[in-house]
Amino acid sequence: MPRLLVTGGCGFIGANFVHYWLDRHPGDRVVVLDALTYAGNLKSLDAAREQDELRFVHADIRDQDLVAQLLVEESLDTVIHFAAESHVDRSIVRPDAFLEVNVLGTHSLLEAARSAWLSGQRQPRSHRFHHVSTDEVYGDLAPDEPAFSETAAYAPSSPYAASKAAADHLVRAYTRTFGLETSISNCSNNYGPFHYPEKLIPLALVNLLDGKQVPVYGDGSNVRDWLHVADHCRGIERVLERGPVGRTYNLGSGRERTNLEVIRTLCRTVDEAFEADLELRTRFPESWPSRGSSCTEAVTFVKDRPGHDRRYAVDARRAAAELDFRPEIDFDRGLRQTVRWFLDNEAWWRDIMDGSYRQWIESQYPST
Ligand code: NAD
Ligand code: TDX
Repeated sequence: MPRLLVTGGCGFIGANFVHYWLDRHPGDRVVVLDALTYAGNLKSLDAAREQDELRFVHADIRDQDLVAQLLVEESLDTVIHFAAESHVDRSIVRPDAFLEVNVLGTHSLLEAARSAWLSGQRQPRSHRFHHVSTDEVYGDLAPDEPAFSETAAYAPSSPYAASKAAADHLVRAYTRTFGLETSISNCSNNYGPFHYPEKLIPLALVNLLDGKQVPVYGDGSNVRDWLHVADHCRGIERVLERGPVGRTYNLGSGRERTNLEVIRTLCRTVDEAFEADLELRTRFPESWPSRGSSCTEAVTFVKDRPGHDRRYAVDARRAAAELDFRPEIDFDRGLRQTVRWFLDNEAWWRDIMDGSYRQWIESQYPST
């Protein structure tokens, strides 16, 4: 049975992965290491925190000695590395943190794994360092260009994408040079539960519920490939179980949508939820449907993101052929489920938006 270190397990995808793994692999040891930055939310793990298999460690991935010690003391043989600064807009305003965490942090983690697994007294029989990366490392595509395969040249556009590209290179270098057993997945845009309300879908959703405008950058024609986070978690599980050392896999839905299409589908989904459940009008009196408007009226075009990638599309045939991985959740269903989750878990996002989560976490883990 693998013993896992999940970095960034309090973030959006990491938390979904922890729930996914504990559900499907009862008895496996899962240690979550997270620095609880603005994007980390301990409450996202609430449903699992009572389980003996789960341990939470409040720490920074750059604390190399602590990580190396943790790997040895817990006999961990698998790292799934989610921890990162992940928001493109923030990387444009302040790139430094992206280099510090995504590049130097990943390097520090690789060094910790190398010292624990390749030169320590208690080396595991086999090990795996899996880096959770992004399709943004490939840059963007013109409308008629074929989707990116795993052999496409790296051409990142934003400081975020460049920092993830650098981390991918370091991971590969550690396999080639030191024999560290690594793998990488480059995934497209995720959506689903526990998504921090600064990214397009959750931001638009909470704005609709609060009767605010939904900002669409430029003319809304930029194209993304959206994968439900549960499919992403299953894809990573497949890489761990079936992917050979040193292999990279693209993960994506294979279905492209403009941002405007995404927002229109979201608006329709929210309108339908309010039609089906009249109590929502009482719970969200400021929402667009409660005030007699269609959610599409909330769409407002704003200044474009600098360097905004026009189109992402990933060719995920390698994952299909070698891992038998295919996404199972189509976008309309996944979006309905996501809207339902946000409606049913208002406290989770409301506490983030009004600052009370930050106050609570500060009382639990005071910053120095
Ligand atoms: P997120 O921003 O929601 O979560 C990041 C987590 O990492 C947070 O819990 C945060 O506290 C933690 N963290 C940040 N710096 C840390 C540090 N120095 N030490 C320890 N923990 C730290 O991110 P996400 O959207 O869940 O993305 C997870 C990973 O998946 C990232 O590596 C991202 O690049 C990648 N990815 C994301 C998407 C997407 O659509 N969100 C798509 C493809 C790949
Ligand atoms: O308010 C907005 N309005 C808008 O039009 C926001 C926040 C975004 N956008 C646009 C920009 C993008 O074209 O929507 C698209 C999606 O934006 P984000 O949700 O910020 O995601 P993106 O920039 O595509 O990056 C995401 O997917 C790849 C994740 O944040 C990354 O971590 C992941 O690697």
